[in-house]
Amino acid sequence: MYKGKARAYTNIALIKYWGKKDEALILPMNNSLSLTLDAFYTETSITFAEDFAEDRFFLDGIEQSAAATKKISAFLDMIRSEADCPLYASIDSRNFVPTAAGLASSASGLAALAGACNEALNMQLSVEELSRLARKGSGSACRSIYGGFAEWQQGTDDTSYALQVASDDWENDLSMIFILINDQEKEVSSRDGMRRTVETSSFYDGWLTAAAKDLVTIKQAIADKDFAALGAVTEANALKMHGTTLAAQPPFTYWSPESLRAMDCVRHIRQQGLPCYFTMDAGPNVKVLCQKRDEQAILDALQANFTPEQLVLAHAGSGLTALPLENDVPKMSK
Ligand code: 2P0
Repeated sequence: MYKGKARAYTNIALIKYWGKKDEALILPMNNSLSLTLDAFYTETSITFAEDFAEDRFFLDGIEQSAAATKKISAFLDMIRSEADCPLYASIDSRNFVPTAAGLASSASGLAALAGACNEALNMQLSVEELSRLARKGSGSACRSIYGGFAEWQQGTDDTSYALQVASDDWENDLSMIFILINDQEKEVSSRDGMRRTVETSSFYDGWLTAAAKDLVTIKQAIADKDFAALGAVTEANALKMHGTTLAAQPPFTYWSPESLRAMDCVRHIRQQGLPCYFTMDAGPNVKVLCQKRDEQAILDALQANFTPEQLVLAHAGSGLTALPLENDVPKMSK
C-alpha cells in the first residue's frame, strides 16, 4: 500500500485560457497568466493498494458517480504508466470553500491530486513536471502548482506547463474580492464552452490576437508593479473572452443580470476614486482585483449592494504543498 497527501489552492486567470488546440492532451490555443489565491483550496489523499479491485473517488466524503470516477481513472492510468505502478487507488478529496457557492475548482482539485500521486508513488517530480502532469487532468490546474503569478505556456505535450512569473512578492500587496452570484450548476461547462467557441465563434481569431498582446501588457505591468495597468488589462481581457461566446453558434453567455450589476458596481467604485477591476470565468460570479490597502473601503462599498455572505476576500496563496500522512504508511520506493 502506498499513500500520499497534498494541498493546492485555486487560481484565477488574469489573462484567460480559452480554447484548446488538442483536446486529448489539453494543449491551449493561447498562453494564460493567473494569480493563485488563499481562499479556496483542495486537500487530497490517495491510497494505492494491492487489494483494490477498482478506483474509487470520494469528494467531501461522498463517493462520486461512475462518470466522475472514470475521468479520474483516465488521469491515474497515465500516472500509473509513468510511475510503473499497476495498483488501483482510493482518492479522498476535500474542497475547502467558504460557502457552498459552486466555487469548487478543477484547478485546485487536479493540482492536489497530481501532488498526492507524486508523494504516494515517490515520483520526485520537479515543479515543471508536476505542472505538466496537472495540465493533463485540467488545463488551469497547471497554474495552481505555483503560488503568486504563474504563466501557462502553450507548448507541445512535453513543453506545455506553467512557470512562475517573478514579481518581487508584489502579489502580497493585492487582494481579490469574490462576489458570489449564485450556486446553480452552469448550463455550459467550460470544456463545452471552449470547444463551441473555438469551432464556431467568428470573434475567436480576434481573441487570439488580443490575448497575445494582453499577455505582453500584463507581464510589463507586473514587472513595473503598476496596479492600474494590471487591473485595466485584466478587466479588458475578461471582457474579450466573454465576447467570443456571444458570437458562437449557438450563442451563449456566462453572465447573469446580477453579474452585470456587479460589473457596474465595480466601475462605479472606480469612478469614485478607488482603483478596482473585475474579471469573470465560466460562470456568473464576479471577482474584483484591488490593492490590499483599499480592500476594506471597497468591501464597504460593495456591501451597499451585496450581502456579507456574497462577498469573500482572498489574498495571494501558496503553491502545491505535500502534507503529512495521518498514520505511517510507506511511500513507493524508487
Ligand atoms: C482560466 N477557465 O484560464 C479559464 C477562464 C475558465 C475561464 O480554465 O477543460 O477547468 O479541464 O482544461 O481548466 C476553466 O477550464 O478546463 C478555465 P479543462 P478548465 O482559468
